[in-house]
Amino acid sequence: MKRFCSLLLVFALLFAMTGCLGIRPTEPSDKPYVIGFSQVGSESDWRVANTKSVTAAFASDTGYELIMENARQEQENQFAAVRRFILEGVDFIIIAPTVEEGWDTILQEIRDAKIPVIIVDRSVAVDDDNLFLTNIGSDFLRQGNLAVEWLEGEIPADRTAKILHLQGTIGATAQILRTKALEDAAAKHSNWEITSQLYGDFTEAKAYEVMTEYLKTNKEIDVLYSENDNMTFGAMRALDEAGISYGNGGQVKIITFDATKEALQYCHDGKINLCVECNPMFGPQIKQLIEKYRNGEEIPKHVYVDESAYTTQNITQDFVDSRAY
Ligand code: GYE
Repeated sequence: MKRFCSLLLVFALLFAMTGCLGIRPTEPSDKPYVIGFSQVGSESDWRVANTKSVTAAFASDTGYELIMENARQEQENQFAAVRRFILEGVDFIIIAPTVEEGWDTILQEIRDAKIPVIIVDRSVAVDDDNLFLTNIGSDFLRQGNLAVEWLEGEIPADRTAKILHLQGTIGATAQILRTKALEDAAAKHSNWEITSQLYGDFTEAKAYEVMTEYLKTNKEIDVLYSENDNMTFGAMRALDEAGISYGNGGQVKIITFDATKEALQYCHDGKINLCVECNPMFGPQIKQLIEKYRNGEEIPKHVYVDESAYTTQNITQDFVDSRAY
């Protein structure tokens, strides 16, 4: 009885306190719309900017709660994150897939749980496109073709060009399509020779390591086609150490993808010849798409972000300074 009385007292006190503080039990409509976001990792400056853009888009709106999980570039980690989101009963799921293959089962699990899902940045290769609402990101083949077209203007038809190719995560859309553009062009130009394809996994450290090893025995490189900026930075360090010049007037012409502020600065300074833009700042567009979905509006199956390419000749310092990523 004594215990019961003290419990009653505690409840009465709590009731009085919350009343004083004006705390009311949350009504269903006050609950934020919960989004689970499985991000690839933090392998590059591009990725860090993309994470910031997505989190910032929702952070400023109290109607949303974003739970982000970093997969550290492992698809298995993404599966585990998605299953946690399902268990937690999130309202919406965003997936930035590491690689294209292997998504059918998990997307089916999401569908069975009746949770809408969108794919961002890279794509998924699934039999049934209805397994996701939409895919927003870059046109990676167009990016590769921009690079190839520029290179066509740089290499005289009567000269052989030795092209060293640094590849990103194998099986990722950004790798598949940037590689396809180069391989298709090399097949068309008999004077283009892809001397080697090195695996850099989109990271600076890995690229530095494989380039350093490669340069011990091979120094004949006319072009470096590097599938992202961070691998380019690692490669530049390895080239410096091997005493090989690059950029405007140097031995190696450098093509890089992403066009982050750091790469644009190198381009402006003549160290990188071509920066192909890959825009990571589409967080607000993702939010818009989700809002359209929630309003019952029709949304396109694929949304491409705006992108361009920059050379030492067409870039200004003001442009570099204004770069947001
Ligand atoms: O180019 C690279 C990142 O998928 C567009 O992944 C993305 C690529 C980007 O690691 O820097």
